[in-house]
Amino acid sequence: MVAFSPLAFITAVAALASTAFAAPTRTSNQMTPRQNGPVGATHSIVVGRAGQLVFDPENVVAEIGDTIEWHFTPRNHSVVQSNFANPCVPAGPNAFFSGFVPTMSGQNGQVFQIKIYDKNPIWYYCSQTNGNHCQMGMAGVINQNFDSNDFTLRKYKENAGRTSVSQSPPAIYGGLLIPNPNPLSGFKKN
Ligand SMILES: [Cu+2]
Repeated sequence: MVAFSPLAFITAVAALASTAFAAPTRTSNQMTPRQNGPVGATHSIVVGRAGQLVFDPENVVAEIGDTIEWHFTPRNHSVVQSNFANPCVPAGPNAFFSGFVPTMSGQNGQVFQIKIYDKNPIWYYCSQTNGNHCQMGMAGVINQNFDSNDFTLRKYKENAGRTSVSQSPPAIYGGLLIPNPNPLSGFKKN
């Protein structure tokens, strides 16, 4: 049999009441800002520098909380995340994709940004099929494992050269295509 204690009941009611009164009164629709972890450095990568089929720099070491920012130059490149094992193919439905960013001259007014959430290697390529950019070696990596002789950017590019037609995700995904906040970054030495 469960003993019912009036004192326990009163205590419970009092606790509920104090909880209710302790709740903050909202005076607006303001929400608590979303926490995205530490804010770090921004790494700029120039896409197609000097008309070459390159990401420059193509090998970047970034910390958690850092931002990777691709700056596009002529003519029409993209950035797509892939797995090491399958170059020139999106790494599943969650692969980031900048979309194609056609650029007539100079630097495009928009950059593509992703944030670094862990230290796992991130492989990516340009999915432009006109000229077979990925197969020609237009690929890069963030946080390559330098202890491994197997999972290197050189090997990725070798494997990429053996693929046929690059694939692109259906839409921009997994990052931000935004007006360039750092116009000189990657183009001018400090
Ligand atoms: Cu390209």
